[in-house]
Amino acid sequence: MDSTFFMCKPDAVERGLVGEILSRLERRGLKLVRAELRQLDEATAKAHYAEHDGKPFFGELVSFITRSNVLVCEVAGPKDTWAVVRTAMGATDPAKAAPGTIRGDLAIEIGENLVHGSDSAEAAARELGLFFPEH
Ligand code: DAT
Ligand code: MG
Repeated sequence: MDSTFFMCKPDAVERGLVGEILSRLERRGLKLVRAELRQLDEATAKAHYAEHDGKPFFGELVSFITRSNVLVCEVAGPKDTWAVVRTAMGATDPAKAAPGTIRGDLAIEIGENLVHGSDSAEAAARELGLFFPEH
């Protein structure tokens, strides 16, 4: 099995969409390996989104992702799981995301786009290490 890192963001937990979102991944054939509700601290949020440090939306992104609980997950599939999950998520901007995707069906604003998924195999390894260092 090949694992990736996946997160239901604060808006997903607040809106009660965690079950709907995980159900989509499970129905696809992906497996939940571990999952935990936690509120991210600022240091973890900044480390996770380090590639966006300095961009105009960075401050808003960090305050959004730390505002309430997120569900951090390890998700596994047969291969290229990060890519399967990214396709299921849809485009970053929900207004442009295709119908049938999580963002395209359930969200509309870029700052409240419900989910995070690693964008490469390297990012998956890094993010799993950041959020589940004991594993
Ligand atoms: P993704 O979450 O699809 O991997 P990303 O890594 O480019 O997208 O950006 C991380 C998050 O930052 C994204 O989910 C929402 C926010 N974001 C990205 N671009 C933005 C923009 N132009 N304005 C506001 N927020 C943005
Ligand atoms: Mg990204």
